[in-house]
Amino acid sequence: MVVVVPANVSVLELKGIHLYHANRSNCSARVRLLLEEKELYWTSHHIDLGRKENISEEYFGINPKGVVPALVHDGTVIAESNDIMLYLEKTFPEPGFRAVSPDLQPEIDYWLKMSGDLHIPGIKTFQYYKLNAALLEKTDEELALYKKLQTDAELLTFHDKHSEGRRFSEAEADAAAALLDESFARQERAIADGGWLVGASYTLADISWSPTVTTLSAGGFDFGRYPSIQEWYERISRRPQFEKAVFEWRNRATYAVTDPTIAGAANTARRSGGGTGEPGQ
Ligand SMILES: N[C@@H](CCC(=O)N[C@@H](CS)C(=O)NCC(=O)O)C(=O)O
Repeated sequence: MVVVVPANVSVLELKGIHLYHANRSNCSARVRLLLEEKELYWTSHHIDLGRKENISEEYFGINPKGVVPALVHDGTVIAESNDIMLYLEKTFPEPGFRAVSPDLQPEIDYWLKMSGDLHIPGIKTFQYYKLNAALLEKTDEELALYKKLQTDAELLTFHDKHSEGRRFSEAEADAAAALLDESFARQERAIADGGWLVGASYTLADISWSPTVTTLSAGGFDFGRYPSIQEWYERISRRPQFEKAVFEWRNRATYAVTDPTIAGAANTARRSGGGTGEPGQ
């Protein structure tokens, strides 16, 4: 579990549940969905990726990789969306979304790990090729600040591929889609067997993967080959909790907030006028 010792000490004072998240980020959406399913009260700190609000010393002081989401609960900071889900499940066990039988828990762990492992090579690469690279292009100033703040080699390499005029290639996007297809073919079989990814109940595995289907569909990923996934997704996306956690946030137009925990000069200037609601992975 990634428990962060935050350089931005202002978050140590926060009481209750605070989520740093972005409207169209699937990693953020899975955490919002779990919060809604558990009916937990939480405070939103929206980070507009289109406006590069994540590229600031204040935000890297909360999540050292500069990505969303990050959860702060009574001053404890947790990064990594699947770790956040496990933390919430442990801390607020009712209603529970673990496997009904403990024998099935390793399968849930497998699907959570897969959604993490496939994020950069699969989901993020596919989405940047399809949608995000142009929308999330960094100015020279933002790129310089990003390189100064980012210490994670995988993210530096990833972002270098769509900087300074460079873009992901079609071959890279095809390789990303092939990786995703391998996983979706396995998901298709699992869902066809029991109606859910693991066993016969709605679990953290379904909560983790369903917002990814929303994101990839927006990028044009072809789910036509996966009828069980389509039926499963229809079922989950009709839940009021999904509407609130995923669709309402995706469709929101502005996020004009003043957030003292990331209120650097650059952020404050950018934030006046509200957010852009751009896609971001
Ligand atoms: N493994 C991380 C991935 C987080 C991640 O990459 N989040 C995306 C949004 S889905 C982000 O913040 N992108 C901005 C960036 O890469 O600078 C998690 O699951 O929390």
